[in-house]
Amino acid sequence: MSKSDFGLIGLAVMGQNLVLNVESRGYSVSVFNRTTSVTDEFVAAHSDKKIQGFASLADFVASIERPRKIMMLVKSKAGADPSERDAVDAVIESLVPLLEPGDLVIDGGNTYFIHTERRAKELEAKGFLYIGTGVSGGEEGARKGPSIMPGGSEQAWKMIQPIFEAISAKVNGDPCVTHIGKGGAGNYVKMVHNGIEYGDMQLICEAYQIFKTAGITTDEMAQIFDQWNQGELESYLIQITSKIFTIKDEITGQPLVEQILDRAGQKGTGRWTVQSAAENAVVISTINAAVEARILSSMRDQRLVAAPQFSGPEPKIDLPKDVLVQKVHDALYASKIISYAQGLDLIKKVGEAHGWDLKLGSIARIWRGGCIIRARFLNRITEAYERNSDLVNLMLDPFFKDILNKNQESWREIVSLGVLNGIPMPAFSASLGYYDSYRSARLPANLLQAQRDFFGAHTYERLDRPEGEFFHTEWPEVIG
Ligand code: NBP
Repeated sequence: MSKSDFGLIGLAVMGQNLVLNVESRGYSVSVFNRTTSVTDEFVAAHSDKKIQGFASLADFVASIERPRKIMMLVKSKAGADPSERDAVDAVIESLVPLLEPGDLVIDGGNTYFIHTERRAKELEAKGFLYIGTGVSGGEEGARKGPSIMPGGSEQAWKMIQPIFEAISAKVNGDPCVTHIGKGGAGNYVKMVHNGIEYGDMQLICEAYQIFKTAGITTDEMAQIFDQWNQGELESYLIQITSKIFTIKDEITGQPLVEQILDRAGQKGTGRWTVQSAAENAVVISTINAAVEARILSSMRDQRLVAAPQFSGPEPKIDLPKDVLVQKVHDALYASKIISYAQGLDLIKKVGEAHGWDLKLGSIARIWRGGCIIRARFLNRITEAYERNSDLVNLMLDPFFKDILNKNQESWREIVSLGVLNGIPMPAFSASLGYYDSYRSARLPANLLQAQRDFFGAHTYERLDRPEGEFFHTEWPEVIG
C-alpha cells in the first residue's frame, strides 16, 4: 500500500473530524488510536476513503511518507505547573523511538504553552520538528474548516502549511491559519481565544438574564438575537443563541433552555488565561468575571441555601421593549470591545515578553472564520491593526473609541438597571469598570500609596516632582 501524506493519533471527536477534513482535500491519512476498536470502527465506517488504520504505533509510523507529518489530538491536561505530564507526553514518548530526523510532530490539543516549549526543545534536540497548534471550531470546525493557530519554527510551519491552509476555514478565500510565532505562541493565542470565548458567552448570558427579568419570552429573544445577528454583533455565538431559544423541550413542551441546569462546566483554558494574566500583570477583568461566573454557577448547592436567606429588590424593568433591546445591544457591544481589548492586550504583553513577534491584526484575521468567536467584529479589529500595527489598546482605535463613546450611556443604564434589580452582571460591570478606570486621568491610587507608606514605609511619588523620586512621611502613630 502506498505511504500516507499525513498521520493522526487520537480518534476522539476532534481527531476523527480532522482526519475526514484532511482526506477530503485530497490527502491520504494514516490513523492510530490507543483503543484499537475505535480505529477499527472509524476505518470501517470510511472504507471508501484514503484512510488506513493501524493497531501498532510502529506500523502506523512506518506507513507515513517521510519526512512524516504526525498530528496528535489526544486529551491534554497538564496546566500551569511545569512538572505536570499528560497523555501528550505519553504519546511523544512512545513515538520518539520510531521517528527519523526531519519528521514533524504536531500537538493540536489545548495544551498549556509551557509544555509545548518544553516538548519542542526535547524533540528538536533529537532532530525532529515540533508544532503546538490551536485548533478552534469544535467538531464542526474540525470537519469543515477550523481556525488554526500554529506555533513552532518557520521550518516546521513551511512543512505543514499546505495541509493546514487546505483544511482551514476560508473567509473571502483567505485561509484562517497563519504562523502565529515560534515556540508556544500558537497554544498561547488559542488559550486566550478561549478566554475571549468565555467572555463573549458570559456577556450573552447576562443579556439573556436581563431580558428574562423584563418578561421577554424566549421566542421573542430568538427574534432579538436573530436581528442582532444581521448587524454589528453578527457572530457564531449570537447565531447559535438565537437557535437555542427556538428549541422546545420534548418532555415539557417548554423552551429547552429553561430546563437545563444552571451549572456551567469548564475545562481549563479560561482559568489558565486568568492565571497567565495575573502572572503578567495584565487586566482581563471581563474574562476573569466570566471564569468566576462559571465557578459561582457551579456552587449551586450553596446558592440554593442562600437564596431564601438574603434579600434583594423586587425586579421591575419598565423600559419599553424596543428601548431596552437597543440599550442591551449597545451595552453588550461596548462590553465585547473591552473583552477583546483586554484579551489582545494580554497576547501583546506576553508575546513581547517571549519575543514571539506576534501580529495582532493577523491573529484577528484568522479568527474571522472557523472558530467559536468568529464574528463580523473581527474584521473591524483587523482593520484597526492595519491602520496602526502598534496600537497600544484596541479601545484607542478611532472606530472602537467612537462606539465606546456613543454606547457608554446605554451601557451605564443597563449596568445600573442590573444593580437596581438585583440581576448579577459581573461581565457587563467589569467591562464598564475597566472602561471608566482606563479613561480616568486620576485614580484614587494616591490614597492607596499613602496607606502603603503609612503601614509599610513603601514611599510614594509626588505630582509636583519628577517620577522616580520617592518620599516618605512620618505618619501619626495609631494606637490599638
Ligand atoms: P479528548 O480530549 O476527549 O481526548 C480523547 C482522546 O485522547 C482519545 O483518542 C483517547 O484515546 C486519547 N488518549 C487519552 Br484520553 N489518553 C491517552 C494516552 N495516554 N495515550 C494515547 N491516547 C490517549 O478528545 P477531543 O475532545 O477530540 O479533543 C482532543 C484535543 O483537542 C484536546 O486537547 C482538546 O482540549 C482539544 N480541543 C477539543 C475541542 C472540542 O470541541 N472537543 C475543540 C478544540 C480543541 P482512547 O480512545 O484510547 O481513550
